[in-house]
Amino acid sequence: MSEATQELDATHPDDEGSEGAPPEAHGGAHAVEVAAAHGVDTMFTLSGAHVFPMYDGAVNPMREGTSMRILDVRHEQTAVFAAEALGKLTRVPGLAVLTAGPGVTNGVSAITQARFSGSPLVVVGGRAPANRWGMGSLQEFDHPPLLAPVTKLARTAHQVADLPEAVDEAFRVAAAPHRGPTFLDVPMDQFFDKASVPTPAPAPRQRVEPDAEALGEIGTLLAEARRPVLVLGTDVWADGAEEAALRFVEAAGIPVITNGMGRGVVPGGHPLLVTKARGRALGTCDLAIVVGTPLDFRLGYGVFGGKDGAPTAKVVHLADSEGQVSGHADLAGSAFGDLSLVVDGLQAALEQQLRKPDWSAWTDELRAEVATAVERDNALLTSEADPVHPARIYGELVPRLADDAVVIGDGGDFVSFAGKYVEPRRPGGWLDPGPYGCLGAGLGAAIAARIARPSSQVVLLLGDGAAGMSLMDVDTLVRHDLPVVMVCGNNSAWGLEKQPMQMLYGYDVAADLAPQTRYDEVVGALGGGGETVTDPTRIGAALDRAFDAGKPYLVNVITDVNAPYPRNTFGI
Ligand SMILES: Cc1ncc(C[n+]2csc(CCOP(=O)(O)OP(=O)(O)O)c2C)c(N)n1
Ligand SMILES: [Mg+2]
Repeated sequence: MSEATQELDATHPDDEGSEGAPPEAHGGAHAVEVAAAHGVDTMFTLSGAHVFPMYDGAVNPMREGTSMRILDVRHEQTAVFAAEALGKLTRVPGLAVLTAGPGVTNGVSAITQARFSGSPLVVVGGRAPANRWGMGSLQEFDHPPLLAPVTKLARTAHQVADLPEAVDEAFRVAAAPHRGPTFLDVPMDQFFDKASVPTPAPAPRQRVEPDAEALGEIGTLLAEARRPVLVLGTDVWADGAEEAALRFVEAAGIPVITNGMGRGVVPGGHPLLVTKARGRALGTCDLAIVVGTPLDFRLGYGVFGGKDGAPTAKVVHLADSEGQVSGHADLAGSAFGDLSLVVDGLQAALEQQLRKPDWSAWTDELRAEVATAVERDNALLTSEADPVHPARIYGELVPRLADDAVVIGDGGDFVSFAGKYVEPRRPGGWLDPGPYGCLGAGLGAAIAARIARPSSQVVLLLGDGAAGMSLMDVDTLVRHDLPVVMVCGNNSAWGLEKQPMQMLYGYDVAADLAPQTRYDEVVGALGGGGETVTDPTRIGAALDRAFDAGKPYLVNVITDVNAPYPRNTFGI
């Protein structure tokens, strides 16, 4: 028997039954085994000796036939953005493995984004060896104090024997509402060392019951409302409440606005989806019930009503956990807990009301506004303008999207247009950077989407500025055979910054990029394909070629820098 086979046999869990001893393995094998027990099948990484045991644990797992996929990228931010996106799409925490020091610090923005978006994510970092700590070994840096403010948990597993429990804790904490990133680093000497420790069995999911009395009071507020609106956000999807939410919407007949990963919970085209009448809905409602998203700048900090002489609206906040309930908004009601139970509970509370509300005049008013918006949008979606108006790209793209498409936004104005024109028909098919708004997430998210949804269209919308932050990871798409359609809205500028600076100062600096850069040729040089389009009538055919390409393909559309997204808030 070869040494390697002996090793494998010695660590097979079957031994546990016969010998009664837990399996012996090095730290990496233990960590991979625990991650696999939590449903992880892919680790995202960029090589570094400090984390080699994780790779060996993936290649030579403790149990035969459980090897983990290693998806190696070109920048650690992409590894973490990919793990974050996989966590968002699959609702199982994603796993990124970063080498000590610069590997970890390169991942910090993406970890922070996961914190802001409530994305389940586990980051395992290498760490300089404990037996040389303080002596100045390569990349010696104490990561947890740096990571603590942007994670739910940041700790060091000081001994190899601690690893299974520490990795299990990292996954449990990341996956528990309100979800978010956790970080664990492992001293190199301990990572390579062996221990005989059991693999903890993942604990079953705990569902927090909401307060029935609070929901009863909210049911009364809702029954009394004449112009209510429901807002569904990311946590509705993250908490698995999308079916309960749609059931409630249809039973109650309440108009809905969606944001983040709440998009698609009420499918595009649904008569109660009034996102296109957002201004009127949020500005003239008398009750706003916000579920699964913070009352932040995206929702006017939780102040609704007050438009066109309407009084200020009452606000109800429903969250997945106590800490997520707004502390700054003036709330007429709130509740927290498992969001399916929350929404089902609210439906039951409404059904118990004696007064059966009739909101048909209100929903008709909003539906008419939606119809007007659709008509107004059509002019831009079919624009023949030269240079191309960015909206025309969506006029061509949207009809080509299948119901199960995954659409990813990474950019400024170009992605804001997407938010306006792309209304997903299913939940879990829309990825944007969330309230942290970090450019550069795109390639990582595209890698994750291709893995999570192998047979769906994956479309990455890139501003030309954003493209520069992650385009080298097209190399990763090519090496791992992950075809993705990329569409670059190339206005040769940091458009979302250029226009506000013009508005504030009457001039702009640091906002222009090189004109008409051939990002398609960059993709071609890396082994993908692409083309540049300047004529609006040629966009559609270029998109068809991209969908048929069977390899990463970038359609580089030269757009009008003087067609900014019409926004009335800058998020500040
Ligand atoms: C990492 C990071 N750096 C800077 C910003 C500030 N920022 C927000 S949007 C934007 C412009 C994006 O330009 P581009 O991707 O070309 O999209 P456009 O607005 O031109 O459509 C910038 C620089 C940010 N959000 N994230
Ligand atoms: Mg741009």
